[in-house]
Amino acid sequence: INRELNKRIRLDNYKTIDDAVRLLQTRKNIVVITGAGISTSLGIPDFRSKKSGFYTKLREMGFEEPESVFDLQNFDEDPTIFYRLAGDILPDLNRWSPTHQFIRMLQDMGKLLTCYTQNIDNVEESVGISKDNLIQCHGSWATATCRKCKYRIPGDQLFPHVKAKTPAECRQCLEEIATQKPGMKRKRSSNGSKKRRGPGDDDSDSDGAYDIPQPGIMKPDITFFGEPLPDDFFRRLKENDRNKVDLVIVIGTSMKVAPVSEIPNFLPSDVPQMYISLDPIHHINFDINLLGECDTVVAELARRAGWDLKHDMLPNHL
Ligand code: CNA
Repeated sequence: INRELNKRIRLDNYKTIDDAVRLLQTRKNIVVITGAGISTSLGIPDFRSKKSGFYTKLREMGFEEPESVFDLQNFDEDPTIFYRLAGDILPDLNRWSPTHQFIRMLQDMGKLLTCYTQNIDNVEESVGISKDNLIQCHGSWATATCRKCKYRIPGDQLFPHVKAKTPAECRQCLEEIATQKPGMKRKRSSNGSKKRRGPGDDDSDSDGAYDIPQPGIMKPDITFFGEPLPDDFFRRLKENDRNKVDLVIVIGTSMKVAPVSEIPNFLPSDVPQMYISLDPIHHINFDINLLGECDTVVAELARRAGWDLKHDMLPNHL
């Protein structure tokens, strides 16, 4: 993606909410880009909202760089930090917001080309967005993998450990260790404390002494800083969506994290783009900005379009 192309020229034909409604009614290949804001009404905090965001809480707890909690190297050095804090962003399975319902509605109408979600809560699966229409750009809690042996388990098996704030050790590593011969020597670091082993460490000391082997730690398959995005992200964007897209809707994201933040500029400049979020952003030019609670905005768009968006969190009059 070309990082130089950081501002697209706005299209003059589209400005108002009724223009947005007309676009929704007429376009057939819609790319939806979502972020944490579409799940805040479910009680999952976003990262960067000033009052309620997870990063504000982390700063109050003394983390000067809240991103460090999601840094792969830090996780390998001390996974307790992540496990102590991640309970706040655990998804509640089987619930979704009116905005998720709206995206599902686009899919049911055959209008959803791709939903690129940065969310890790996997709510898209609960609401029924098909895997064919979904790119989970930053992975999700749906599965978890051992950092040492790559053994994979369903992500919800981690939830009790996250709630208990204790790192989950890998079952497969533990079983393997249980079958190994006893009598191995414990390795100590220079200050005498027991050293936590990193992924890929082998178990022998330079002097040939052996450590008690340690199990790997399970990490949810969410993309940490320092990890690559899934291959299908780039493939889908370049080989499919770029040629087909006729409308872009960006919902509930501050668009601060690359490369997702670069998608709008990568798509053809004659394709209209709209932004639905609580806070305005200034580093990307959208044709239409609809600022407010996204559940309310999409409900109003649906009402004006004559679509029946039903959800128990929506007031009856909408
Ligand atoms: P962000 O940077 O925290 O931005 C969220 C945006 O949503 C902000 O601009 C808010 O103004 C806006 N917003 C919040 N609530 C609402 C609402 N009710 N209606 C409309 N807009 C709202 O989060 P991004 O998603 O932009 O950043 C990407 C990160 C966040 C990804 O790596 C995610 O993994 C990560 N994240 C995901 C979740 C989740 O899966 N639910 C939760 C927290 C963080």
